Amino acid sequence: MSLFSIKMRAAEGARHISGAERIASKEQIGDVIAALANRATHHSLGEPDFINIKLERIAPEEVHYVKALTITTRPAETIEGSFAIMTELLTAEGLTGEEAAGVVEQVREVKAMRGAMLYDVASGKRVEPDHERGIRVTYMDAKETSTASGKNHFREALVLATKVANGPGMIAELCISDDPDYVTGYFASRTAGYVRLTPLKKMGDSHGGRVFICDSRRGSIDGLIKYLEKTPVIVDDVPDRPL
Ligand code: WAQ
Ligand code: MG
Repeated sequence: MSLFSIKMRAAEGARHISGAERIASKEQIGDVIAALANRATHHSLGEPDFINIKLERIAPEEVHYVKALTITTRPAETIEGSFAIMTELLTAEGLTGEEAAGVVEQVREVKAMRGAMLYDVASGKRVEPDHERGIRVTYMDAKETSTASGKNHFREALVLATKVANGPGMIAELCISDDPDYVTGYFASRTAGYVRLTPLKKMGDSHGGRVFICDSRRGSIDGLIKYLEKTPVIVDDVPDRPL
């Protein structure tokens, strides 16, 4: 059965408005395109004057199938409390207290990026080729692709986090949404699963970002980046809501 990657990107001039991607069967293409076009034209950031919907056929034998990470939520009283949990989860993955505090500070201070920072614990440095753009993860979807036009933050984040966690040499991911109304973020790793952290910021704050933490002794950086950017991954058992 042929599968297609479908990517939507909408902008007004140079300003990014909306973006999303799906992996769909031939039969689903029409519904998915309609949903993505609808999403592009009904965004709170405004009406786009440019919408690009791109389709690419994917070779079925290249697709990796993985099960969604287990989901937990660890609410805290305060933002600082959430970051303390994030730091503790990083030390449980083997980072020193100082290293953990350092990467948490990076995700808290990052300026708007299209992609994620990639931090290598072996060198203690950021290793993405373009520090302004970061690494952009693409070619992924839930097994049951969505034809809903609204954005489901939780579902899309769980799919991305599951793909990322399964990367060669990956240790963990930290995420804060850049959506001003979305104060829940997460820590994710293969061992801890998808751990929702809330609140990570104040309502109305449009700061957000991601850091991927890897170990180049466990897998080459080039191989990891290629996997994140190019390997199609379909994630099974993705619920609509965190329960
Ligand atoms: N690849 C790499 N980095 C990305 C990607 C991508 N495909 N998409 C976004 N980013 C980076 C970019 O720097 C954004 O500014 C930042 O992550 C946040 O992206 O369970 O909505 O799409 O309820 O705003 C978490 C859901 C939602 C928590 C996260 O992120 C829950 C979210 P956003
Ligand atoms: Mg966003």
